[in-house]
Amino acid sequence: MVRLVQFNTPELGPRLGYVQGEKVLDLAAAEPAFTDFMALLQWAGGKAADLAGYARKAAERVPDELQHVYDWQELDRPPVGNQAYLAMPLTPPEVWGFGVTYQRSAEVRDADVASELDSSASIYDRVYHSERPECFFKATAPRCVGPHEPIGIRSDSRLTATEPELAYVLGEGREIVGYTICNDVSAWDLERANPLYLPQSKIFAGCCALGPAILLAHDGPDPYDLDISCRIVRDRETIFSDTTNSGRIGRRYEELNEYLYRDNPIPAGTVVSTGTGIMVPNEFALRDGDTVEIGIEGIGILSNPVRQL
Ligand code: DO4
Ligand code: MG
Repeated sequence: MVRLVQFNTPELGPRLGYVQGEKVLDLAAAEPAFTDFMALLQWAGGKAADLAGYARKAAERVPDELQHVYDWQELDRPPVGNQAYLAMPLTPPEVWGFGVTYQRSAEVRDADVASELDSSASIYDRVYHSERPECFFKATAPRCVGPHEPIGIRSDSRLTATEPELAYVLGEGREIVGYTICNDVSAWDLERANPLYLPQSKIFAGCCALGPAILLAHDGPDPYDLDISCRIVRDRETIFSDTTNSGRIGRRYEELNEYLYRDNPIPAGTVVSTGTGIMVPNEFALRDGDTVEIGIEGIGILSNPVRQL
């Protein structure tokens, strides 16, 4: 399986990396045009098979010299001083999200809205069971962060939660070309006060973390059988952890795409987050200084500190 990352080096700037065991090969050392994921995707005509083929061929041609081969451990750290570090795995033109795709998300959200409004309005259960899924615009690239960069808590939110999600990357012709991790950071108190506040709950500085890698879809994993885990660390202690599996999603990705693309031009490279199956209890609302770690089998662990905006 092919895993790609983007990383920054002090000498050369942004690079596209091919993960080989514990090493990362600088693909631009073999093919100067492959400086970032979007360049490779364009080269491959947005096709999953060509993307994997070009990446593999370029990786074989990376000269086996120290300056073109990096240690994963050394890249996977916060940007410090004059060292190379992992960046967002791509610069997506758009990020979209789907919600209430797991039953757990519907149950917990309905229970909280009912207690907030003192009614039993089951809007989440209805969307979970209806033919049309919930689809929302999530972020632009400047609102997204990569590994080890801070995710945000809005200054007007007292209950911001992490939503650990499997996300897919689109190529041309609705094809899924890869998978990554998305932290769909959301101000739940705003969403609960009134569902019309959803865009404010979802879109703000640092509302979306992506990474650490893109696992290519061609010859890739079964995307309906990936273990997903989440951990929140506060003062060096794990205060919350939970797991789920992408197989518990209540929809197919083709179905999500069917609604996403309907009368809606979606550029290649768009990231689509598929919804959360892990609901963090309210008492673990994010706080400044926390660290959130989300792991998805085959992709890696996305770790981000939390910053109060
Ligand atoms: O309706 C609110 C958002 C749902 C969501 O983001 C999710 O289920 O992951
Ligand atoms: Mg979500």
